[in-house]
Amino acid sequence: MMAMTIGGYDPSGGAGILNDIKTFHALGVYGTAVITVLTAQNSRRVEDIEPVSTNFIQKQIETVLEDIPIKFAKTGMLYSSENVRVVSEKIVEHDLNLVVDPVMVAGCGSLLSVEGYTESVKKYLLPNAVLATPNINEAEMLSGIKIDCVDDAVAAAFEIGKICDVIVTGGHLNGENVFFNGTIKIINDELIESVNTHGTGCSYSAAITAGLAQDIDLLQSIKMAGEFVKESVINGEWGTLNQFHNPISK
Ligand code: PXL
Repeated sequence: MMAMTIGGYDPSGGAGILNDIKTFHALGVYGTAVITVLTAQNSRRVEDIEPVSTNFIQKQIETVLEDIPIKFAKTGMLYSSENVRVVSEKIVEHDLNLVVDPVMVAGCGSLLSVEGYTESVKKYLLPNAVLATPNINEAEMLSGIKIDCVDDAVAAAFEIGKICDVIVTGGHLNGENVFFNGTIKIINDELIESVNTHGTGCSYSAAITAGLAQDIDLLQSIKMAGEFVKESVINGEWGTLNQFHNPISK
């Protein structure tokens, strides 16, 4: 099975497409990776961002899909409205099943998107997604609803759910993820106290994509992804270490 990630490059290996590729691999999926931006960062700060041109992003997608019959993709850091629009067009053109991680701000607080990104994600990308995986900050931006508790996350999920199925991730809500696909379902994941949480959002959305690519239904893919991220944090160093039932792990 194969999948594509379209997102940013984090050279520290914690987040972005390196993380996605590790996740796909750990879960038995062949990964391809289209780079939207280069970043200079570590788990504490984002030093700088060097965007790849929209035209070149498009070329990467086209060239890979010309050769490899991919049907499942996830997007991460798309950075600009123009990138969001062009990537959305390609998703539609190639009929890809898409999981959207609407990356806006890094865990350390650095901006990972520019003006107009949120509106473009709502207008172009989410209508073509099978699932969006915002954390509470991203869900606030997408819904316009301030989130301080699970009830607020439910209200935001209803709002975003008008566009596509959504799971508001519960890393900041005691591990209570709010899933909406017509009805609300609260999915609990155990939170692990750890410094190795850089990239957990990337791992989560990539793991869901890997589940879907292997014909596992959406709810089961979500539950599997929760387990995967928990193990990744437990086994992590610096960031998540994406291994799952690894026979040689200590
Ligand atoms: O975790 C969100 C994220 C996604 N993609 C890239 C990132 C980050 C956070 O730092 O750098 C490339």
